[in-house]
Amino acid sequence: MTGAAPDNSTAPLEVACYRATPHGAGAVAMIEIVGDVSSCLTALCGRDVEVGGLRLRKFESIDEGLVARLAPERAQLMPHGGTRIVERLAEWLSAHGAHWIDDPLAARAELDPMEIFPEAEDRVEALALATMARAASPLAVQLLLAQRERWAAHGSAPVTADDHARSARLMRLVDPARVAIVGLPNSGKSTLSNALLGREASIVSPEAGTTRDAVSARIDLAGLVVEWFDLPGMRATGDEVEASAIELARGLVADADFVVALAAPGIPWSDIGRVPDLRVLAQIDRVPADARAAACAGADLAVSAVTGEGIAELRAAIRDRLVPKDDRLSQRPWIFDPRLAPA
Ligand SMILES: Nc1nc2c(ncn2[C@@H]2O[C@H](COP(=O)(O)OP(=O)(O)O)[C@@H](O)[C@H]2O)c(=O)[nH]1
Ligand SMILES: [Mg+2]
Repeated sequence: MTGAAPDNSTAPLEVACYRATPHGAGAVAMIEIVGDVSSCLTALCGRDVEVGGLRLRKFESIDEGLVARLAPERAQLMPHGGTRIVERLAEWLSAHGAHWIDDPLAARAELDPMEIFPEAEDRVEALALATMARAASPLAVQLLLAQRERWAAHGSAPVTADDHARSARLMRLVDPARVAIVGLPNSGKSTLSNALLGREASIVSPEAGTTRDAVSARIDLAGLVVEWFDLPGMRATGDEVEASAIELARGLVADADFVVALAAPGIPWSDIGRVPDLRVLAQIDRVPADARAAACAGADLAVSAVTGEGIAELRAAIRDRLVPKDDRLSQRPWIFDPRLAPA
């Protein structure tokens, strides 16, 4: 940019922006701006930042922070993360004509990934970095990093129906699968969910009907992160709130990618309206050694949330059923973005 700074009292900025960090206080916040970034930076900071540059700048009289100029039409403003500072910066942008993007994820998805990740060596790597930014599972990272080489080795060879099927399963490393745990009241669903999660997210009580709403949390199953639903026990009930929760639970079971059925000593398998993917006998610590074989009949696995027995095996079993090891170890390229190979 040359010449005088634009007079912003008469010329609104031609930029769109969105908050790239969550609302609420943090050490540093980030607002991404797209469009006529040069004019915006000149008005806000007194001068522009060169493309590729990372500079410390004053944001008017509001704050001082970093500006990362990712591309001619794209920059990130990184003020301190105090809520009032971010609000004032947002107010300044609005007052100068900036337009706020409603759905930044959708807006970002439409961008050329090479523009978002100028450091990427090629398009596959840029797409991999974009996918990594939203991938839920630690296991996704190594696999995504390997894709540039895989696709390079693959060249222009055709992708097969098998590649598409395997790729779809591998997408569970990016978008968490929905896993529901179902069983009669007191089979131990909430206690087991808490043990897997490692903190108290559900209410555990010997009083049946304590878990009235479906409680969901992201749980790491040995590298695979899933959306885990602890559902209320399916039983006939006169309680209206509990009845509607059970109705909701039936819907979640029908939609789930994976269903774990739970039974416990003295608490049989329940009718869940579909064939479960895994049958688990809980509370195995309550079964004397000589009665175990009989107690475990019909179960794929036995666990105890109290002693921890079988918990690691349970994590691995669900992980390997959702994203089989053969898929993870395959040397074929992974279609982790539809732009790599249209279906
Ligand atoms: N001994 C033992 N008790 C358990 C175990 N898991 C759950 N319980 C107990 O069984 C009762 C019901 O557990 P809860 O998780 O609320 O069952 P839910 O109704 O299926 O969610 C509680 O008193 C728990 O403390 C376990 O692995 N071992
Ligand atoms: Mg419960």
